Amino acid sequence: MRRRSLRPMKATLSAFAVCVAFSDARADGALHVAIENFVFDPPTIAARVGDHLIFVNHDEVPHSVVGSRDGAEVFRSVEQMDTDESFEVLIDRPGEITIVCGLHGSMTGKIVVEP
Ligand SMILES: [Cu+2]
Repeated sequence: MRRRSLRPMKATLSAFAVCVAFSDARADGALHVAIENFVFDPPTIAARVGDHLIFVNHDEVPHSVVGSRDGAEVFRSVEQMDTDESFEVLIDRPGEITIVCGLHGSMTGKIVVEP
C-alpha cells in the first residue's frame, strides 16, 4: 500500500491513485478510503446500500473513524487505529453519514449513500 508522503505533489498523485482504486473496487462492493496526512481521502465518499467501506490508516500516528447520521452515532472504529490498520463498515441504509476522527476533530468527511 501507499505510504505517507510529505510532498504535496505526491499527495496529489496519491489522491489520483485512490480514485482509480475506488473505481476498480466498485465491482466487489468495497470502497477504500485512505486516512493520510490527517485527512480522509476522498473526503466525500459516494456509496450505495450494501457497499463495504474500508478505511486504512496510512499515517504514522493513530486515527479513528466515527460515523453519525442526523447527529446519532451509527458506527465507530477502535479508539486508535495504528499505522496500516483498517476498519470496515457495511453501509445498510441510504442517506448522508458524517465521519470524523475521534482523536482529531478537524478530520471530517461524509458518505453520501444512494439507495
Ligand atoms: Cu485522526
